[in-house]
Amino acid sequence: MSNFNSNYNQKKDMVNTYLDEYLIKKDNYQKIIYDAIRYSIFAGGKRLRPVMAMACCEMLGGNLTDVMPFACAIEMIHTYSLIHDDLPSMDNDDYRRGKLTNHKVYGEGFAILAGDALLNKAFETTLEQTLKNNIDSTRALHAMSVIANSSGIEGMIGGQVVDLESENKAIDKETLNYMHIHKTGALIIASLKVGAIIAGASEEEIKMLEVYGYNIGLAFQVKDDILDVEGNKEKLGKAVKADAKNDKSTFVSLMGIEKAKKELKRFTDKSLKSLDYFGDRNEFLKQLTLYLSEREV
Ligand code: GRG
Repeated sequence: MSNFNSNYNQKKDMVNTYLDEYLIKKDNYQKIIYDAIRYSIFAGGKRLRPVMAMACCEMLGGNLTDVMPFACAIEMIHTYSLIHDDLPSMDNDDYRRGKLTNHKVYGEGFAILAGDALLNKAFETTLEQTLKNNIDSTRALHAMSVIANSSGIEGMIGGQVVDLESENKAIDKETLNYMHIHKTGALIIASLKVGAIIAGASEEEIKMLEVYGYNIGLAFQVKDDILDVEGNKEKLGKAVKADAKNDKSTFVSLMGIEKAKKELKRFTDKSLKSLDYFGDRNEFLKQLTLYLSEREV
């Protein structure tokens, strides 16, 4: 296994261990909701966002254990967004992370509550762990504020609003970019920033990570659109050609597959270039950038 793969897998294992601790089941009236949130959280997933937060924290000299509540909070919010996105009133999908979607197993009502519960748990976890572990409170508040904003109306939810409004109609490139920078990019940028904030990074370092995040967020989405057309259903663990079925505008529908591939390379190159600022500390993020452009999952 390459150094990069084993480093990534170590981080991923650490995320799973902490998520297991933060989302511990209680044997009370709430059993079904604990089961529902744990079902989707542990259904799989690359853990990309928490791994990014950990990598930035490490790169900038921070303490990994301090960043874990924030990294896991972002994964909780990401998973809530997937549960809600799969609902019949949104994308109406049956499979996610290789398993039946949450509402297919627990019903729509509990799937809505499971998403809501994960969003709440994200902030319960960051608050509780900051108090319990004496994490620097200014840094913690800053990180929580970034997480709240990036998942809110001017962030991820804002992207989903434009997505819903754009169904069954042609949209231009500017609207498509807006949608993805918010729906997909905001949480990715937040992951990078949160890692840096907890490490006590300078404003300039955080700014440079924002530039990287903007480009890697768009590269990630272009790749997602390409995989929806060319990907393998079994490997992806979800339906393919779902964008066309839902009559969604994507980078591929707007510019064709060949141009979309060029666009992926352009955003990947820009991401790599922005990492030069961090000198030889950037190795993991550079490898991650290349992995994301080549991924099949
Ligand atoms: C806020 C109601 C509400 C909905 C949220 C952001 C969003 C709307 C839904 C997310 C669904 C989606 C397909 C977003 C695009 C980003 C994306 C490609 C998500 C998949 O992320 P991966 O590939 O998934 O990191 P894993 O399973 O690996 O974690």
